[in-house]
Amino acid sequence: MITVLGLGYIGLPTALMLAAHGQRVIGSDHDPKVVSALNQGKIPFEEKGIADLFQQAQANGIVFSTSIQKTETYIVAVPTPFLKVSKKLDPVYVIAAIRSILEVCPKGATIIIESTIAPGTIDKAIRPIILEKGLVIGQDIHLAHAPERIIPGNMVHELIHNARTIGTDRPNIGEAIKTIYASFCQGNIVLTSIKTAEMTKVVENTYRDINIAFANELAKICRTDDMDVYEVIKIANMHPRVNILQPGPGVGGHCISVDPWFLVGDYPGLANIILAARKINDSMPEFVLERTKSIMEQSGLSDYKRVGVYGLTYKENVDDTRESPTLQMFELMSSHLAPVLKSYDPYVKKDIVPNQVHSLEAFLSDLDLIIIMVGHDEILKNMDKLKGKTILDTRNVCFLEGTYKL
Ligand code: SAJ
Repeated sequence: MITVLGLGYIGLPTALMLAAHGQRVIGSDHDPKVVSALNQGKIPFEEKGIADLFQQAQANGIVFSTSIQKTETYIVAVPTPFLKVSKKLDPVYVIAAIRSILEVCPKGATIIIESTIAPGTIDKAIRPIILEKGLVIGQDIHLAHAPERIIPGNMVHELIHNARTIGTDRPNIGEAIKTIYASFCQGNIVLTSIKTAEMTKVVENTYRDINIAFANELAKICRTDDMDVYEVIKIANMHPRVNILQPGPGVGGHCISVDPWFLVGDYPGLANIILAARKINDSMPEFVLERTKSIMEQSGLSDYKRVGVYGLTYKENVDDTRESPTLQMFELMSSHLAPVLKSYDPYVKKDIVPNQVHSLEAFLSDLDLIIIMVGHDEILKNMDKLKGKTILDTRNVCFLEGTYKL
């Protein structure tokens, strides 16, 4: 039997996937609201394919609970925030999860950490907790790091098809864990050491962050000299060994905008390109703001009440607003200006910013300038409704007359 701890964006799909593929699973979360919603069949976030998966998992007897029970295997998928000033990982929730597991687990239990952690976290923060309990790692407790790699928006597909990394102290433990993941994962499952698994995960997200930063820097260079950055990237990418990502209004989400900081925080003075990339990506919401001001001047617009922001989430077709470039941009705006802007996001049902509306029609009325911050499918399908407006398209999704790009 497997306990999955933390039923958020990663833990829930993982628990459902394991249960749907015949494993006996207890999904555990300390938040009674989350557990009660799941017990009533309500999924707390939108994700393609998750409703079907939920049904299969329920049919196979998945259980949701706030308590942690005695099982042979535990998968930890709790959040790993970073400290705002030092930018270092704060493993507080992982530590709390391990402590609660150690209260109940049988001897010989396996604890698999899926949460993203900075390289060395298991050595520095997790092993000592186990040792201080008088337990022998490799005998009483088996430890592993199997970082998740799935992309929000396509999680169910990627859980099945992505390759996985499993870091352990001993290959035989890795092999045993591999059989659990192989129940649903059709990708290559690679065994390695714990530290390499920790590092690899952070490196993957850092690589993407640097690539996006390069695209964003190119956008700024092209803007100063009147070149089309999208055309430049499109042509450059026709080279067989070039693959530049797309510029945008900034890098959000809880992964790519966070993980590179772990390397910057732990290796100051060495993580130079990584730090520069973070700074470039973090500067993009301000760049969008400057573009907005200059487009308003060019178009003779001065009333911020007639400017609307489309998209509050960190990227298209998800409901997650963590570290969202739009929210970062609102923070940068003077306190009297940000509440004036009308905003709308089809995926954000609750009011999270002052002048937020809840339908495309309400959003589009009485606006002169629309800033597209997220290219949700909804706006792509309704592009003709934007005809006649001035548009700042930060995602290169709008090709109407009167559209300005980054
Ligand atoms: N973005 C751009 N330009 C691009 C691609 C993305 O500006 O060309 C922006 C997005 O709009 C968004 C941010 O970057 O604001 C991050 O989005 P994303 O789609 O690149 O990635 P995430 O954060 O949703 O998921 C990433 C994935 N990592 C990699 O692709 C290396 C995913 O596989 C990881 O599992 C996930 O982080 C995670 O949980 O770590």
